[in-house]
Amino acid sequence: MAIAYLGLGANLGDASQTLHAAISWLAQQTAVAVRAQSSFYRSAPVQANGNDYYNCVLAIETTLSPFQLLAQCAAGESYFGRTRSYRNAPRTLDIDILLYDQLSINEARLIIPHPRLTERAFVLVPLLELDAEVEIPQLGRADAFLPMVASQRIDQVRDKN
Ligand code: PH2
Ligand code: MG
Ligand code: MG
Repeated sequence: MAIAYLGLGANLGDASQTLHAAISWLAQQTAVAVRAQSSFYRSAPVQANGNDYYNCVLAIETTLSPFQLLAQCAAGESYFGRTRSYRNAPRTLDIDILLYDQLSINEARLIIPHPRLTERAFVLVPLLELDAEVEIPQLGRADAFLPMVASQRIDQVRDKN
């Protein structure tokens, strides 16, 4: 059993509703157990366009390998209507693997830890909400990177709506 952190994001359609539904969908997958869920956060698109994003982070336990988990995430994205037109296009659902135990993977299809994890407040802040002491392989404690994203405005959505 591995512990992984997933970053969820949406900025097309009813983004908040999609995040709720996606968490339920993930929880129903036999090889995935959702152990913790951060608040929802709303932020302007970073290096992207369209509506504001809703983001959250999940801690999961899974018996899937990293590549199996990647396939499961892609299946979830498709289930919620994700289409791929151009890089960082508005999307109904994005599910990224942020961390998988303390594993480092550097392959064309999958890079873990997520390469932009430390640069983005919409990932770092909800991740630290779940585990304030979380460590990133090779990089050390995640909270050390908070000052670097302090200028990125994100709003915690109090009631997860
Ligand atoms: N995802 C991106 C690009 N930009 N900006 C915000 N605020 N939230 C996201 O989830 C996001 C983004 C590519 O995956
Ligand atoms: Mg993605
Ligand atoms: Mg992404």
